Amino acid sequence: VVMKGKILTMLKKRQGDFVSGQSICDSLGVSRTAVWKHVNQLKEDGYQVESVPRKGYRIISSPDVLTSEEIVPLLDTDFIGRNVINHHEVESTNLTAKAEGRSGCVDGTVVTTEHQTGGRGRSGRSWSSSPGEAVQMSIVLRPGTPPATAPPITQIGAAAVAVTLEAMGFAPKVKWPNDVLISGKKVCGILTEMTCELDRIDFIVMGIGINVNVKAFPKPVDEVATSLLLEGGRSLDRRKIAAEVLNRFEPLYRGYLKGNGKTYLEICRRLSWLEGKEISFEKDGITVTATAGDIDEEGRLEVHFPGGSSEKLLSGEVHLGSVLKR
Ligand code: BTX
Repeated sequence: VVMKGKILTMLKKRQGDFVSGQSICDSLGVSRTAVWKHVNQLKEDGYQVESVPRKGYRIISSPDVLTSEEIVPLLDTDFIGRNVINHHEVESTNLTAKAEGRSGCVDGTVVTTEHQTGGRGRSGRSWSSSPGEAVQMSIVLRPGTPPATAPPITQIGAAAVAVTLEAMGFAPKVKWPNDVLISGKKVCGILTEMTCELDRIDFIVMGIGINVNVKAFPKPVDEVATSLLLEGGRSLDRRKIAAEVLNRFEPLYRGYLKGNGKTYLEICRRLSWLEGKEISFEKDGITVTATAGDIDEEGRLEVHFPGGSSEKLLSGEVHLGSVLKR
């Protein structure tokens, strides 16, 4: 797999020009037969590679897959996504990323997949996965800060996704604390999980699911979900979207950690879907109704009760209207 990646990198560097079989052998120290075998594997992976006697190999097209070879060249980050671990299929990228986190992967490691067999949402809910049609990835973060600094990180993820979609011509809204909506429907969900000690975060795993080229959702998810394809009418390059989200995430996250960057907050406020709307949520076991207000510096949502009092929510479930609806 490593050799296959190295050959791919060599071919990609030449951007469609021929690379001779001999020069691949020389620089990687493998036999011609081995090169040929690896190239055949690349073809099986969906790469279109032309081989011409005495000229060598050249790459004609690459598949839209979320591998390191496809994503890393599109990054302009320092550490986010520099290490991409891709599995064709996993139960959940958050679970895989947590295992990577426990075994000491570098800060900013990203786990991607084409399909999740047990994609997860919050509170034990599930996240529907359409093989090869979505971006599903989890970022491992090692901020080294106290646990109380974690809540805004979900919103930084949502902000990064929202500005990415905005730059592509969509009109996204951020639904506090963890969703991105288009036309009132969920196009992206974020699930942040944390492993920590009392005073310090060990690592955070932030899972991002973006419905890119999803053509249809299973029932009852179809009532609340949408995709970029359904909204925009055309298929989009998942690699570019994944890379762009990571590119936009890094400066927002860094700014937040340095304590001088509230840019994510400006984005969440500007694109806030809840502000001014009547919402309901559970308080001490009962459902209460309030009007959603601003998001504060700690990423909390201000809510105003009919009687005039207000409160700040740290995280959790808020629903539109006075009826609980998922
Ligand atoms: P959530 O609990 O806020 O939302 C889950 C709810 O969203 C479900 O109950 C369902 O109604 C709806 N839903 C399910 N699948 C989809 C979908 N594909 N698109 C839109 N709505 C859907 C949101 O949780 C957090 C989701 C995070 C998903 C990422 S994917 C990569 C990473 N790995 C993993 O297992 N989860 C995260």
